[in-house]
Amino acid sequence: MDTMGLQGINSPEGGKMVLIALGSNQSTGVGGPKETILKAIELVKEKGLVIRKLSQLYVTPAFPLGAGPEYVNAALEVSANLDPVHILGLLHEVEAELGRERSVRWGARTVDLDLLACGALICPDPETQGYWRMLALEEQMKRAPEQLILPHPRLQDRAFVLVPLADIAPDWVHPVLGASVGQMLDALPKEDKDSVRLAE
Ligand code: A4P
Ligand code: MG
Repeated sequence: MDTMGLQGINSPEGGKMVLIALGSNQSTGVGGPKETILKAIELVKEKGLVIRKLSQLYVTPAFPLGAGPEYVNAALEVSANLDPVHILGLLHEVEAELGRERSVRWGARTVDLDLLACGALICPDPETQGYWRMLALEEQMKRAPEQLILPHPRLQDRAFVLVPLADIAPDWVHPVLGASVGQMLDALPKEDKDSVRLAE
């Protein structure tokens, strides 16, 4: 059932244009972080999400600095005729299948799949999205939203999200901030962008 007002988010190929971030900094049964990301992408496909674009894989220092081993990060564009809440549920299934246990917030994780955006959809409303987007860092580390927030409240702050996203969707415009991925990336400190490097 389509309950969230999904007008205007169809990708040119049909279905909904959905952007997803992937990150891993732990080994799993399938291998290290890189193999884990590749397996996660396979599982995403098995869930019936149609993969339109895949970024390159990047190695990035853990945020906050010193919070653990380096990550491998990537971004995906998929299309699906599903409610975003349902899509997030499928991403959580993939995390669970790769052995993720939600214990320490921002702690080491086998794999983290975040729903970055569904076209120009704002969930649940601009005020709530803004509340989570502007939450002080200290609070962000203690609290997570119980409802789906779109666009993902941290995407504009993070080189490890925006660099991969720029591979696949440089012209996607943040519906609240009015800035493209390229513009959000330009606004980040040079050292953040320079710390993101291509995986071997
Ligand atoms: N939730 C609400 N909206 C969304 C959304 N758009 N996408 C809810 C995903 N989840 C959303 O998420 C916490 C809660 O937010 C869930 O109940 C979900 O329904 P989570 O995935 O359980 O917890 P988390 O991953 O610890 O938190 P979150 O907010 O996803 O963490 P972040 O912000 O993704 O940070 N450093 C590097 N270099 N690379 C990384 O990938 N990732 C993190 C995780 C920290 N440091 C990193 C990286
Ligand atoms: Mg997450």
